[in-house]
Amino acid sequence: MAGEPQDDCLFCKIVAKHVPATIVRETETTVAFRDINPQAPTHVLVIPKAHYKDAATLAAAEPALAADILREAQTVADEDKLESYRVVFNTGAGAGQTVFHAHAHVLGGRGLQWPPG
Ligand code: DGP
Repeated sequence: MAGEPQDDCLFCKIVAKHVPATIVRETETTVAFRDINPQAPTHVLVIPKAHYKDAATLAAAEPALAADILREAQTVADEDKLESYRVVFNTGAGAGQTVFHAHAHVLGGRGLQWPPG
């Protein structure tokens, strides 16, 4: 069923606390934790507790939950005192998505170039 936890999903295991992570925030619907391979001084992943394979699928199925992710991204940035930051949703393997559970990368704490690589 849409949104149900998947046994083979790493981020579902982090939500269930079966895999450890440095969790910085948790709400009824979301978890935010530090990326294991940080690309900036702040590199936090904000994920829905419900399983959707990517951000587009999440937004189509549960727009309010997609909005929760964006609000949490702002709160993470506020808590890390970031004046500017970038939110990235890699969508599809060709764009660098490696974990197929929707997640926002929140990156900040250094100058960020545009266009990204
Ligand atoms: P993406 O490439 O957009 O699918 O991002 C997946 C991110 O997940 C990547 O930046 C590394 C991070 N990641 C992978 N495995 C783990 C893990 O076990 N723990 C944590 N905290 N992050 C992970």
